[in-house]
Amino acid sequence: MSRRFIAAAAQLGPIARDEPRRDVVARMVRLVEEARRRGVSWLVFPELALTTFFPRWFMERQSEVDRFFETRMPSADVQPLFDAARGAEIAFHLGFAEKVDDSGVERRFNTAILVDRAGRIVHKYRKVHLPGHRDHEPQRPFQHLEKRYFERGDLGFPVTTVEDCRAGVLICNDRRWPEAFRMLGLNGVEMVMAGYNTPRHYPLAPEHDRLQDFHNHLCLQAGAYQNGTYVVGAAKAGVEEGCELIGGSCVVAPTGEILAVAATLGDELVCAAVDLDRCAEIKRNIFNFAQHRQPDTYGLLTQGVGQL
Ligand code: CDV
Repeated sequence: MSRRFIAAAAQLGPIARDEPRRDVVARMVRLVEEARRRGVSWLVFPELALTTFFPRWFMERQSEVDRFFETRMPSADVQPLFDAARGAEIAFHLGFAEKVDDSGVERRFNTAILVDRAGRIVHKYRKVHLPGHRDHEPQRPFQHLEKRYFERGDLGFPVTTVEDCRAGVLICNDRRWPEAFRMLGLNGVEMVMAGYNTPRHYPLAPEHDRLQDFHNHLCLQAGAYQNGTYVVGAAKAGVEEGCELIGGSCVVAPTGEILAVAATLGDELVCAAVDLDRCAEIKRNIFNFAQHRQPDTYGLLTQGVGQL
């Protein structure tokens, strides 16, 4: 793959609570087929792309929660996605709930992987910034129990050379944190993939509901510009089990400009031409780290969480 190619967000519309994996995967395969027709080389599916956004429900029984987790990747249900992408020579990003057995201890993460055009898993990231709460809060119209169902990611913020691209991943809430973007930027990232499930309604500050689309693009565009990287943001969108999720999937250039944006809240491919050499326009100029960063003055960044 050259450094010029077409990248796309593969936005997904709502997924029902009882929608079988194989039906979701069939929808994803249709997007892969469309991507092939449109000459796409990189495809980015959303956070927790294989199921409904299950942290919106409080579930007492772990067995009920575990139905939404993958213990093997690819599983038999997901294999058709790997096969379709390999057949189309498309590399892809996939978010899913990951359950692992760590020397007899069960661990659960909100995870995303990159799969290269040969169908190999070449990169894994586990979400660091888990939003929401741990306990049932029945006064909310819906729960956000990521802190209950997942543990914090333990892989840092890796950047991997995939094909000819320095690639990195952030997952949903991570994209709002400049430190997370910067960790990738410091590792020379050229394309950041960020899947998300963002409810329009934020129960703690409902006055911000009208700003959800703006804040999404604000973070993706700032992260791109300040680190001289392309960003592909991929939403799970639309009204899912009564909860409205924003769309706005997009491809952002290293200048911070949005190159393409979703027009719907359903399954949709959002494609844009990428030229990775354009990252240097920013990395060699306004954000030339070697010339202009002053890390010895940034100590506070790693000394605790900061003041309210
Ligand atoms: N899935 C997420 O991480 N959602 C958060 C919401 C809860 C604020 C987000 O940052 O979009």
